[in-house]
Amino acid sequence: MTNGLNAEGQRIRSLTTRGVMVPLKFTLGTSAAIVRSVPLLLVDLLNEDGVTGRAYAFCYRPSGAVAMSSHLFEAVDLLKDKNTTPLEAMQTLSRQFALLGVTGTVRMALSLLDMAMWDALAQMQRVPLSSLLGSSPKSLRAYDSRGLGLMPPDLLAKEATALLESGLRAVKLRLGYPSLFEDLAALSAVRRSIAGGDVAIMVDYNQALTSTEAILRGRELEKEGIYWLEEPIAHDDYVASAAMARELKVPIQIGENFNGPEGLLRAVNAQASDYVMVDVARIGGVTGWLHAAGIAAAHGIEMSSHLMPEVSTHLLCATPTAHWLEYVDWADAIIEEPLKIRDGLVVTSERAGSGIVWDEARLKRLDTI
Ligand code: SMN
Ligand code: MG
Repeated sequence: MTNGLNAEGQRIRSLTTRGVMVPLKFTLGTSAAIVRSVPLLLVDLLNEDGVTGRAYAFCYRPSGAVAMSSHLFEAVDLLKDKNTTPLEAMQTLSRQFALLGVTGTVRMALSLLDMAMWDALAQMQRVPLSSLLGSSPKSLRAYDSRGLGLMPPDLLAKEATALLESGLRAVKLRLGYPSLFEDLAALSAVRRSIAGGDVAIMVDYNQALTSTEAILRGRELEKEGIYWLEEPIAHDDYVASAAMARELKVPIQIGENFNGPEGLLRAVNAQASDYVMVDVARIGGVTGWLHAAGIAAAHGIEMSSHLMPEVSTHLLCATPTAHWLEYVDWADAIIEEPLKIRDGLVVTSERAGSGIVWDEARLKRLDTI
């Protein structure tokens, strides 16, 4: 089948992976680590129709890229010569990797493969990915997540002003200083520097607190009118998270660590948070995202994205309870057409596929993993 309308799926011919370190314009000090450059793994998946599906993922650590690449080559070998759809591939590979554990870098590798397969499918249909998913490319509300890491209040104030030049009307502040006093000082520095505008401030603790401390700090922070309180405690302690969500008025946000749609379902069943935010590379790619979006919609829970905004824009377009896009510009250094911001909204690409095409000249200048 070579006419671009292959109803049976696709046969994978070859895989190329590249790990690169992309320097950040804004250093990101979270309560967990200081991030100055980000390890990204780039995937090119060529199929028998001659179409290359592309995807990338943030790997957290350089060794994440190495591990994911290794899983990916094995996964593609397992699929070789089979005509397969993303759903079939995910089901087959989940069985093959079950005993190793479909979590962490394995889950991320399978998610990347799925994203690349969907990108190829949309290119073959000559439509944007969001259109293939039953929606269309839209402009989305988004918050700027590029900076506002842990740093002195005067620097935070300067950075908040610089971020607003992008035109977005919301920012995310990282907290988790040794004391509540310092957390409040950081928040008020950001608040002062953006005074006058109706700018939402999301707050992210990256799991820094115990549940007692989270309730103590949450009670003070909610008086300051923050938009959401993200991952204040260990990401998978859904019982404690549910107690906190009941105790605090401010909406609790979790989800970047959900391991597949099952992880989201467990959190939703435990009423662990008010909102969910899904990482396409941990939830199971496009396929896993669609399942997660169905669960969130059935429960009427607002769903946001985590990083990788290029593909997440398309997915939010097809999410019934779509909430906020997390905007970062990390991939601007490696793709031909970076996401655009227009009238305070992020514009979903109208190119066929997810819109990711590598800028080979700029890629060559980056450090490799
Ligand atoms: C985050 C996680 C990992 C790296 C950078 C930022 C953060 C987020 O939790 O939500 O953006
Ligand atoms: Mg977070």
